Amino acid sequence: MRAWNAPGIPVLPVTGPPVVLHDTSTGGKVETSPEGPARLYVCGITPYDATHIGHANTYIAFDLLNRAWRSAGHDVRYVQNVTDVDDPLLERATKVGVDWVELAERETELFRHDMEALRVLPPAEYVGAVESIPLVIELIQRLDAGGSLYRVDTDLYFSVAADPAFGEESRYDRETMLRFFAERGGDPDRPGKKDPLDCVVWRGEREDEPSWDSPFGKGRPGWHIECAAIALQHLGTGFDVQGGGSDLVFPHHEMCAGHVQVATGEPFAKAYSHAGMVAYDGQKMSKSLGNLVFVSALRNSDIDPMAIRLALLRHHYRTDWEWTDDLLWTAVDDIANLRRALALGDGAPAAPVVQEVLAALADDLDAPRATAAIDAWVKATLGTDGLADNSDTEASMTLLPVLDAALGLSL
Ligand code: 5CA
Ligand code: ZN
Repeated sequence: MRAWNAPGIPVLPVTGPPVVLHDTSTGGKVETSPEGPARLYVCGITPYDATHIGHANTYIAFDLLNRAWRSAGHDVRYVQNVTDVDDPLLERATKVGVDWVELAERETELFRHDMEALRVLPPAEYVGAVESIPLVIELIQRLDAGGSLYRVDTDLYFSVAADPAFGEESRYDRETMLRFFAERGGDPDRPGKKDPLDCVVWRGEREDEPSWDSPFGKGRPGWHIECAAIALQHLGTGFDVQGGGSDLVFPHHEMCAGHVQVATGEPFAKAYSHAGMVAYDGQKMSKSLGNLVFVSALRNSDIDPMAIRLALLRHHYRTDWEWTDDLLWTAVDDIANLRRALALGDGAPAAPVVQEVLAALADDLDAPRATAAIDAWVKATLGTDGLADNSDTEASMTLLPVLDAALGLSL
């Protein structure tokens, strides 16, 4: 599948520090030490509705990781999927009377435009579930050969008991796993399952649902096997970071890790990174609840995408927080002040700000700390007239590239 157009990234004259990241599976910070290109897989959208601020927040979080690695001198191999066949997409298509393929294409195209406007670096491989069905079938065959699958009617299930490391990604107790499994697409109560947590890898053909031929009968892929197969194909095992929003900690990332661990005998990823959930009107922003602020709607009302990006960067990626209009208006003002300060050319000393921005981002993507350093520079620059002795005559020239390369703010 085609990704979106890449924004330019200025080359920085300085190198950032090694990147440290919070890892869900250990519960602590780990130093990422990629050998060769850093390998990153981030779960993509299920394209049944437009990109909302919560999605944007998650993709900008991993964009900061991509940029922090690049600032530290690494090449990055970034892979993202599109869940272009799954229950919520098919249900929405039926409900609104649109062909599911058309709906997926339309919303994926809108997502591309939103990501481009927000200056999110595109993945090297942008991969749809439908185009990956041969990969999914191959991975299911490997699991089947190892005896970790069983049938319930025409559906094939993965037995979580086959994975000795099951539970090590999320570290949830069983009660929590059961709750999230039921809430997030699982079917704990289905009769015939060996363990309520076992998940579908191949869903046998249903009337009015698309299906594909396979050695296990006509059907379509389960959700988790899709990301497992795509990541395995394009990144191999033991890649550096598997990322997504925190609602994917369980079951999605646990099951992906389980599928690959059992099929290959190797760990799926070295670290698992999760962005917090953005709420609106008191609840998690979600397509199913309908409490959404769409990136495209803001863009259509002439909001500068850089102000949207700055409003998101004001929150640490791991926190849960609530979107408000005020946050956006503050960011609009802040961008205007930043532009004003940069337009002066000279300003308060900029070299320490560059160091602080790079250090903050390398320390678990601390964008609020990075933007605070920039605020202090803007205040010092706009608040001084003539800038007397410690004026930096090249302040703008020094800051503009780091704002762009490290934070994705092109001003
Ligand atoms: N297609 C699957 C992943 S394979 C999926 O979860 N799609 S999604 O469209 O529902 O979500 C896309 C990404 O946005 C996921 O990483 C999800 O965790 C994240 N996300 C969804 N809602 C929010 C929210 N309110 N705040 C922050 N991130 C969110
Ligand atoms: Zn995924």
